[in-house]
Amino acid sequence: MTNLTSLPPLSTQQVQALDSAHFIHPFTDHGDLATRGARVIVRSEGIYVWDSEGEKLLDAMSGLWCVNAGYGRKALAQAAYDQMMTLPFYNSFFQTTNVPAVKLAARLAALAPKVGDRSFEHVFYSSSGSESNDSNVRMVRRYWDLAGQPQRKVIISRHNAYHGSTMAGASLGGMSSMHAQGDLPIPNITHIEQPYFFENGLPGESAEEFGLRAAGWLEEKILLVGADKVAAFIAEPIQGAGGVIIPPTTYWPEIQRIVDKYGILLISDEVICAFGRLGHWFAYEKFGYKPDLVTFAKAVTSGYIPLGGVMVGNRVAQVLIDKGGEFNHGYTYSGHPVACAVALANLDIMEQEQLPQRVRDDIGPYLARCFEGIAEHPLVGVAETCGFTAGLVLVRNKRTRERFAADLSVGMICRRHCFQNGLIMRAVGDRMIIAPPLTMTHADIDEMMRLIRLALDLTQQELTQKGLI
Ligand code: PXG
Repeated sequence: MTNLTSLPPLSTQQVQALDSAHFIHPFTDHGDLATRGARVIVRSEGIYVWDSEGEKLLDAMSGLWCVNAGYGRKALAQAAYDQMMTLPFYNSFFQTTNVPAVKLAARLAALAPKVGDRSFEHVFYSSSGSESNDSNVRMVRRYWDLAGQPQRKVIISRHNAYHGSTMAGASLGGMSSMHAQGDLPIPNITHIEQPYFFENGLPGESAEEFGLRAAGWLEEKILLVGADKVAAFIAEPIQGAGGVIIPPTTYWPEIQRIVDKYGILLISDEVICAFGRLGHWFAYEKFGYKPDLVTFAKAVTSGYIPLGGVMVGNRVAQVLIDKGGEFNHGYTYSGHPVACAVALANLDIMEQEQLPQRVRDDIGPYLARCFEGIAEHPLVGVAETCGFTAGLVLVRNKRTRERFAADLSVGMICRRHCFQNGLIMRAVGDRMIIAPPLTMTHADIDEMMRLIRLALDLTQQELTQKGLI
C-alpha cells in the first residue's frame, strides 16, 4: 500500500487514474467517466473555483446549491478549528447535549417565522437532506400513531421532485430514473404531477389558472387514496434539482387550503430554498404557507461541513414530546458539535451581511432584470428567476415553443460551452439553471450573464452547423 500523503503533489492524470481506480462517484456512469477523466477541483475563493489545470470557473451553482456565503470564509474554518480543539465530538443520545447544538437549535427556532398557529420551537438534526427526509417519514408515521390515526400512512409527493437518495428520500422524490433502480418507491408513497406551467399548461390557460389546476391534483389524489389514509404532502417550495420549476402564485395557497381541509401534514423540503436563496431565511415565508415540518441542509453551513435537519412545528412536536415516550430514531452525528459551530458562524455571516435581504431587495431583482434580457435570446423559450436562482428552457423554435428531441441532449451541449468558457451552469434536460453564491455583486452578475449569453450563442452556432435548427 502506498502512503499517498508522503508523495509529491500528484499530476492531474495521476489523480484521475486513482479516481477511476478507487472512487465510486454519486450519479455517475463510470465507464464514461474513465474515458474522459474527472475534472479535479483544487481550490476556491469568493465565487470562483479552480481546477488542477489552473482553469478558473465562475461557480454559478454554489457547489451544489450549498455555498451561499461564498468560498474562502476564514471565520467558518476558525469555528471548526476552535470547536475541534474544545470538543470535536460527543453524542446527544444518552441524556447528554452540547453547547453548539443547543445554541443552533435556539437560533434556528428564532429565525423560523411563525405562521398562524404554527411555530417552530424544535429542531431534529441529521447530516444531510436525505437523512432528514428519512427522519420526516419516521416522525410523520409516529405522529399519526400517537394521534390515534395509525391508518394514516400514505405520503404524497410529486413527479420530478428531489428529496434525496436514501431509500425513503429517493422514494419521496419523483425521479423515474431513480425509482427504476432498486424497487422504489417503498410502499405508501405516491406522486402527483408537478406544477410546471411551460410543460403542462394548456393552450389559452393562464399561469394562475394552471396553478389552481395543478394544486387540484393533490385533492384528486387524496380522494383516490382515501382522505383518512393520507399522512402528509411533501414538496419543495420551488423544485431545484428538477430544473428550478417555479410554481404559479396561485399554487401554494390552494395547496394550503387542501391540506387544511383534509387535516394532513405539510412538509416543506427547503434543502435548497432556505437560508436566503429565495430572499428569506425560510422559503415558506415567501410563499406564505404553513408547513408542519421543514427539511434543511446544504446552506445551513454554506456546505463547509455536512449538516441537515428538520424544523419540527409545534403541532407535531407537542404530540411527539408530550405523548411520545422514547422516539426510537436518531443518528450518531445528530447535533454534531463541529457542524453546529460552523452553522452558527455561517448564520453570523448571513446576518451581518444581510444575505437574505440582499437577495430580496437587491441582487434578486437585478438578476430578474438580467433574465428578462436573456429571455430575448432566440434559443430561449422561457427564462424565469425566483430569489437568487434561475432557469431557462432551450427551444428549437422560439415562436412555436417547439422543444428539442431529448436524445439530442441540447442541455449538455450548452453545459459544455459553459465549462469551456469558465462558467459552471447546470443542465437538467433542456433546462439550464443557476443558483449562485448570495455574495455576488452586480458586476459579478454582469460577468455571469456575459458568460451565459456566450454559451447560448455558441450552442446556437453548433446546433445551426449540425442542421438542428
Ligand atoms: N431535498 C432536496 C430538496 C434536495 O435538493 C436533498 C433533499 C438531499 O440532500 P442530500 O444532502 O442528502 O444530498 C436535496 C439534494 C442536483 C442535485 O443535481 C441536487 C441535490 C443533490 C444532488 C444533486 O441539482 N439536492
